[in-house]
Amino acid sequence: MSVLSQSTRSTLVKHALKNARFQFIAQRYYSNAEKTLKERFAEIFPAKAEEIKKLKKEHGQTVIDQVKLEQAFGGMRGIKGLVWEGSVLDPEEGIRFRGRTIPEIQKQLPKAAGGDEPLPEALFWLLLTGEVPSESQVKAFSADLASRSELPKHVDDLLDNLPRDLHPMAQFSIGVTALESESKFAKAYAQGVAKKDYWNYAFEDSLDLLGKLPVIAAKIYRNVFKDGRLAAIDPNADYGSNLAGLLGFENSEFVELMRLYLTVHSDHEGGNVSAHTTHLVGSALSSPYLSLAAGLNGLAGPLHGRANQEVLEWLFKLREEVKGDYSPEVIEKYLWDTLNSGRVVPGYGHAVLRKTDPRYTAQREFALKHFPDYELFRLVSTIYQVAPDVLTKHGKTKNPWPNVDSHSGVLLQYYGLTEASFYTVLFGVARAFGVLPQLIIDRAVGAPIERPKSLSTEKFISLVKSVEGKN
Ligand code: CMX
Repeated sequence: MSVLSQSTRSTLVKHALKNARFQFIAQRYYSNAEKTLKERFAEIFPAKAEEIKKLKKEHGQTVIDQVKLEQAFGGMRGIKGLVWEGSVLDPEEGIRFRGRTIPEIQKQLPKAAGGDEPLPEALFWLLLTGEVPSESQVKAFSADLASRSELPKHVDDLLDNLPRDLHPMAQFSIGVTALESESKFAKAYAQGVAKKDYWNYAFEDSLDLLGKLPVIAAKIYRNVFKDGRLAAIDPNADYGSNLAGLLGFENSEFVELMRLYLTVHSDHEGGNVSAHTTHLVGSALSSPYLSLAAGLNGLAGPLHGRANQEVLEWLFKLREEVKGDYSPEVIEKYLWDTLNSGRVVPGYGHAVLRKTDPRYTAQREFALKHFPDYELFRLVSTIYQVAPDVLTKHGKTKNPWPNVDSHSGVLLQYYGLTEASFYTVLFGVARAFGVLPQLIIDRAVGAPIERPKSLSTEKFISLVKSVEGKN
C-alpha cells in the first residue's frame, strides 16, 4: 500500500512528466548521427593522458623554471607550476581559448539563429575537447543542459529561506554546496569506483551543475530583488537565452549580452583565484559541486570577481560627486582622490596582463554597437582615457590598463539589471564554463592531489643564506 500523501504523489508525477519531456527533447536533438560531447571527450582523452605520461617519462627531469625569493613572498606570481588545458594568458595579447583569441572565438563559434554572439555552450565544448562543435551538436548540448536544470526541493527551500540581506555570492556558494546531495561522483567514489572511471562521474556532475546554475542564480536574483517568482526553463532555448529569461529579461539584445558575457568571463587560465581553487579542491577528489563552490568563494573577493560590483559603486560615487561634469580634469582629480586615500581603482590592474584586457575591449565594442551614447558608457570611456596615465604616474601598479570588471556592470545597467551586488553571481555562472572542463580533464588524466612545498620565513632565510653562500 502506498504511504505517499496525495500531494506528494502528484508532485512526483508532475516531476516525472516534466523530466520525461526534457529527456525527449534532448534525445530528439541527440538522435542525429553526430557525436555527443561525452562520446567525443571519451574518444579524445586517452591520447591526451598518454601524451602527458610520455612527456613526464621523457622530460620529467628537465628544469622548466627558477623561483626567486620575491615570488615566494609575492603571491607566487609567474611561477610555472600548474597545468591548464583550456586557455593560456599572454601578458601583452590577453587570453586565448584553445589557441583562439576572443575576436576569433566570436567569429568561429556557433551562434543562435539571428544572433551575433558566440554560444557559451560551444565554448564549453571547445575548452573540454579543443574542437569547435557543429551547430547541431551545440543545439543538442543546450537541450541536454536544460534537461538537467531542475533543483532538488531542499535546495529550492534553502534558497527561499536565506536572509535577503545575505550577499548574493554567499547565497550562490551555499546553493551550489547544497547540491552535493546530487553528486554522482561522491556516490560512485563511496561505492569504490575505479580511478579510470572518475572522469565519467565528474562529467555528469559538471553538466548537471552547469544546467542548474542559471536556476540558482535567477532564484537568488528574483528572491533578493524581485517578487521571488521564477519563469520556467525553455527546453528548446540556448543557455544565455534561458539565463536571461529566468532573470526576467526578454530583450533580445540582453540575451545577446548574456551569451557574450558568459563567453568572455569563462576562463582565464589556471592561476587566478577561482580557477586555481576549483582545481585544487577537486584534486582532493571533492566533487565538482564542492570544488566549484570553493572557487566561487574566491571569486567573491573584491580583488577578484567582486571588482565588478566595486566598479559600479565607485562609478556611482563619482557621478554623485562630479554632478554631471565628466571632463577629463574632474575625473583625473577623482582618480587621485581614490589613490591618495589608499584605495585601489577597481577594474584597473592585473596580476598577469600588461595591456587593455581584450575582455574589456569585447564589452566596449558591444556598447559601441548597441548604445554608444549611454551616459554611463561615456563616463567609462572617459575614465579609460584618463586612468592609465594617472595610474602610471602613481607608480605602483604594474598594469595601468582596465580589466574585464571595469566594463561589465555598465552593460548590465543599460538593460536594467541594476543591482550591482548580483553582478559577481553572473561572473560565477560564467566561470563554471571555464573551470569545470579542467576538472573533468583532471580526473580523466588522473591528476594527483595538489601539494606545493611551503617553508617558514626562518627556513627561507637559511635557504637564501645557503644558496647565496654557494655562489
Ligand atoms: N589601483 C591602485 N593600486 C593598484 C591597482 C589599482 N587598480 N592595481 C594594483 N595596485 C597596487 C597594488 O595594490 C600593489 O600595491 P602594494 O605594493 O601597496 O601592495 C601594487 O600596485 C603592485 O600590484 P601589482 O603587482 O600591479 O598587482 P597585483 O598582481 O598585486 O594585483 C590586482 C592585481 C588585480 C589584484 C590589482 O591590480 C587590483 O587590486 N586591481 C583592482 C581590483 C580589480 O580590478 N580586480 C579585478 C581583477 C580581474 C579579476 O580577477 O576579476
